[in-house]
Amino acid sequence: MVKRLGEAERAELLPTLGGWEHEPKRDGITKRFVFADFVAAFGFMTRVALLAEKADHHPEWSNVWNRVDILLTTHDADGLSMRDIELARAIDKAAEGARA
Ligand code: H2B
Repeated sequence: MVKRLGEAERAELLPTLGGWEHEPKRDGITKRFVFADFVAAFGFMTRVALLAEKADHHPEWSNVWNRVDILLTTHDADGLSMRDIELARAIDKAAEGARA
């Protein structure tokens, strides 16, 4: 069982993530990534898919042409956990240099 983050942990960790916003309905974090075109967006999704599978932690996402909207939340914790913070950091790295 994964632990949901407490108030103090959230207050410390969330400001360290660039551009990720808390989503209260699902108790997750969201971010929109925009790329030059569909191929760049899908390349990013491929990189994220591989690292998500390796971490056994998967994003909820949608793609429209050059745009990828991502929500991270932990089903096993019913909300935000350290796994989401770690995946957010890895996703930001996977987007580096590729964003429009
Ligand atoms: N992804 C996310 N976002 N939350 C989870 O709780 C989760 C997951 N659990 N990927 C994993 C897979 C779990 O179902 C497997 C059995 O470890």
